[in-house]
Amino acid sequence: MKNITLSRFLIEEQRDKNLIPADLRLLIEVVARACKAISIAIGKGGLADVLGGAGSDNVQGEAQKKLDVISNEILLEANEWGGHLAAMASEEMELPHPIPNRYPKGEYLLLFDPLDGSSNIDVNVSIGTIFSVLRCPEGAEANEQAFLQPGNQQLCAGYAVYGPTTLLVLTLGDGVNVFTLDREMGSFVLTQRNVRIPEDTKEFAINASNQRFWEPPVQRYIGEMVAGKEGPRGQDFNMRWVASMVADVHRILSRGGIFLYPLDSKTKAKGGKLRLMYEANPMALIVEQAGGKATDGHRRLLDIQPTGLHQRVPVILGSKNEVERVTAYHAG
Ligand code: P6P
Repeated sequence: MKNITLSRFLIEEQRDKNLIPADLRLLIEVVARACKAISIAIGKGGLADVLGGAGSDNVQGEAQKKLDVISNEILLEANEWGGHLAAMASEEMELPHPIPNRYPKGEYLLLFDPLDGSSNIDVNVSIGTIFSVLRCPEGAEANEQAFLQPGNQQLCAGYAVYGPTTLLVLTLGDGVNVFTLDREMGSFVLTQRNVRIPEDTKEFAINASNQRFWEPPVQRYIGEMVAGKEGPRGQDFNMRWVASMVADVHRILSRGGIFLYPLDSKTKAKGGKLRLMYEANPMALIVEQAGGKATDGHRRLLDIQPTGLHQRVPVILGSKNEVERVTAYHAG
């Protein structure tokens, strides 16, 4: 594959498929540049004062890490002057972030989890940034209501995973492409085109410590996999759980698998663990665009009409045939 940078890819996609108006291309390039800056900040680790707690809580009431706050600031500052956004929303902020009046406003709404998997920061395990792009409804004020659109309205979704390499994974509704950060050039280079998730898998991802809280369909589904060859599935399965959704989803995108953060008696009151708008929806679009499926156990995640910016949902996504199986168990 020739050295196709993210910029060249976006320009050629626009020329060939007319998918990426200039302001959307600017948005994607600005977010990619912010992810580079986040990657550099993370890479400093103990060499700089970026590890440990920030001494504050986020809107979810979770203790913030310094890098949560730094990553959020990087994304806000990178995006507020460009004239491409009507507003931004983040896991780290209760309300949408308006574009300061000194800057022009645009038609897009940007949502992000600036640093997903924060519990892994201080132990040097992969973490990531997740983002989603919606269009601000014509003539609407860019308030929380403007963001409450189902995931099937996303124009673009992506994530950066900060691992042994820094990757940017992007979909514009026309397949999924992977870019690797070339640290010498300082640019993202296309390394995987039109990624496809295998429809079957032998690998599942779930936090097994919650087993006693799971509902019967999940008990049955995971129980059958753990039973292996001697069980009803007639084959052995493997388990992986990174506790960074970005890392688990990227593994699934790379070699198949099923990721479950299901509703359980522990999270039922909150509606689930993961957030719909800036975790489940962008990941669901990416997974579907790669040939996978994504439900909450009953419904397609992308069809859920949001009721709140920080709404939580159960998430089951990955290899098509396995998601269909566990969703069928919920129906049964
Ligand atoms: P648990 C990280 O905090 C996160 O939001 C996702 O990235 C990850 O999949 C999940 O929570 C991990 O949750 O309960 O295993 O710590």
